[in-house]
Amino acid sequence: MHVLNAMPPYNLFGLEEQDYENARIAVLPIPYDSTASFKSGAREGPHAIIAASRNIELYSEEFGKDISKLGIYTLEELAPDFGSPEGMVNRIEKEINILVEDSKFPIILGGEHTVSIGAIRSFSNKMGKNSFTVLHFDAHSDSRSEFMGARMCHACVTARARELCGSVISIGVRSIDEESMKNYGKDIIFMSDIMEQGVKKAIERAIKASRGKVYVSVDLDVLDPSEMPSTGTPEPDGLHFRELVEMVKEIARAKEVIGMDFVELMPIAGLEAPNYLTAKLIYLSIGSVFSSKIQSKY
Ligand SMILES: [Mn+2]
Repeated sequence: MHVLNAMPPYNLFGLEEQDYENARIAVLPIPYDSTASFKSGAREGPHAIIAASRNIELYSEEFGKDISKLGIYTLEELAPDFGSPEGMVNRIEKEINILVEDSKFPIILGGEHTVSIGAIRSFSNKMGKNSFTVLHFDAHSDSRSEFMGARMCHACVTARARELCGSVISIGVRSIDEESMKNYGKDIIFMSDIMEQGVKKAIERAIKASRGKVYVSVDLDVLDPSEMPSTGTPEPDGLHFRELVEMVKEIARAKEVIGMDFVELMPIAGLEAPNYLTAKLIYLSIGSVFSSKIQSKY
């Protein structure tokens, strides 16, 4: 029995129709934050994004259409593996393998940044490590080989990504250790570069440096804490919402995007705007990718 006047269903964007077979996009919520070093709470991210997203207007005046008509299917939340972060990454990889086999465009809702490694490894095994680039939006370079005894952790994401993918470009970084700077500084579009050159030039540089298709990973702390206070490690001097949207648009215009993740949202009780911002960012990112002529039909 259904009530006659129900609230939107509990899925990303509150869509009435959930049809996996015909959906182009599969959304995998991963409430996981076991390796958080400063503050935990990113496990609450997927729920906060979904809850806020149910209030979004599905028609986008920016794209002139209802983007949800592409078919967006929200999967159940992936249970955490408390055995080890390696176990969790393996678990995510297996799920993404299935989605890609089923010709779905995967979108991960994090959760801490470690979850990206599972998706990147899945694409690496399927496509080969030199056929795609990871474009990584983040305030932090996340390129330590090991952090607090762990190789699979949020501070090592780009280090692991570099092993799985020949090309990793980070964008919006404003926090980096000296060794990572020496080794990887050339693969980073720093926030200072963006402020100096402007958004358009900076993203052109990132696109030019990318090889093949692209996987886009967005750590929400790339945004300015004035707009995005809900992260475990907020760094001042970040991107504004509109700048990030424009960058994703440019990427989608120039490159075939194979998957995306949005990670590290750590909701603050009673503060809904950052959750809503994230939901809207995801909606506009989907719009950007699937309005592009480059997007292949799987
Ligand atoms: Mn970060």
